[in-house]
Amino acid sequence: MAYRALSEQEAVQYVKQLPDLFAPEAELTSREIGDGNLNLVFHIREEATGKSVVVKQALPYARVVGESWPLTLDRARIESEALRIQHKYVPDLVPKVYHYDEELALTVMEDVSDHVIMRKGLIEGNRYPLFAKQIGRFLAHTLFYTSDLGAHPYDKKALVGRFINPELCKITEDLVFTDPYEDAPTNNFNPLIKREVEAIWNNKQLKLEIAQLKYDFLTRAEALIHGDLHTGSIFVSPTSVKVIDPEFAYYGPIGFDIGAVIANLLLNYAGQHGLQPDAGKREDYREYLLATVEDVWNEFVSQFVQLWHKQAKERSAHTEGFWQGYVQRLIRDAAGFAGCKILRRVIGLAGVADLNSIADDQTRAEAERLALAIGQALILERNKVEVSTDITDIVRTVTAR
Ligand code: SR1
Ligand code: MG
Repeated sequence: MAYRALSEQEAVQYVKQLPDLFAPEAELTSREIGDGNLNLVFHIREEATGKSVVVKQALPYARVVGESWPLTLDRARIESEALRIQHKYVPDLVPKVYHYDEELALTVMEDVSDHVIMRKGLIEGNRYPLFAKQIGRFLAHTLFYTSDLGAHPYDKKALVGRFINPELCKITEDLVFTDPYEDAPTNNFNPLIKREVEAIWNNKQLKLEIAQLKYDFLTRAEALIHGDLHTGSIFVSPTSVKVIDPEFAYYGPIGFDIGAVIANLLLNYAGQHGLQPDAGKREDYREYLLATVEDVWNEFVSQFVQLWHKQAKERSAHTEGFWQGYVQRLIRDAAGFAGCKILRRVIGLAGVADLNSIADDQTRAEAERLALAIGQALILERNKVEVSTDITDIVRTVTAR
């Protein structure tokens, strides 16, 4: 079938003709529930049995902007292949792919909407005590097994080829590493923080550090990274985590995924200024977020190093002292990338509800200033970071200023 964007009813017809999902006579409801920046997402459910699936279809343009921003449909292939690979390593943490259609650029997958989007859960002030352990395992396993440490050299190079993702990488190159640091037309920030944003545009040391981080993003083909691991790409329940949306996947620096998780916890931390009016409860929730930042890194590193010792195929990886230096670089990369990802969400296109849902402009500006200060400090001080508490100490110091 030649490409066309499906309607809700066409999505029903489509899944009905697939084998092994629904009977031809099944009565199905269909709702388009996409609230992301790029795609159509249909939730299809059979009331009689409660069985449901999700159909995700790429549009030939970026939904957030419209048809004036054309975007490759190949991202649907990237996403479905990345989901399958991640599912192989952490089956409980990634939705199962039932079907991929290249022509229609769509993927039919397991419905995980019994979970909530983590960003929404955090905005509501909920806590997810098992999150750090599970996302730590997602990061450690998906990144280790696709890296030169855990993959056969031929397999790794073949994967690099399958995951050349130039158009989506270019979005990140522009929106995370370039536009927010100059007066670019894509920027979209609260006019009340113009002075702070201009100070960033004029900060030569900061821009040099960001140039170095961008160069790492451009060149360091370390592992198959998710590429957009913010809290809108993570579904949570009190006991379970599901990572979705890896359409930005490519071979890139491991610290970029870890930094994305940390950045989005800290964006919520900054947003608490307007989200939680009770000062006591705000401090308490912020402490929970900082403990989660520490736990995410600690879980990741303990599981990653364990895999390294037990499973690393690359013989040089077992050279004395090598893993310690590698891990030190990773936490510094993660801190730096987290900083860029915080700054882009405040200054650039595609902000986050943790800040944007603060109705009062003045209060939102105060939260945004805190986010900008945290982001800059993480970038500028990343080379002093050794352990996860160094990251949270930076956040505490900036908050106390
Ligand atoms: C035009 S796409 C804007 C943003 O949405 C995605 O989630 C990525 O973060 C991208 O940068
Ligand atoms: Mg997405």
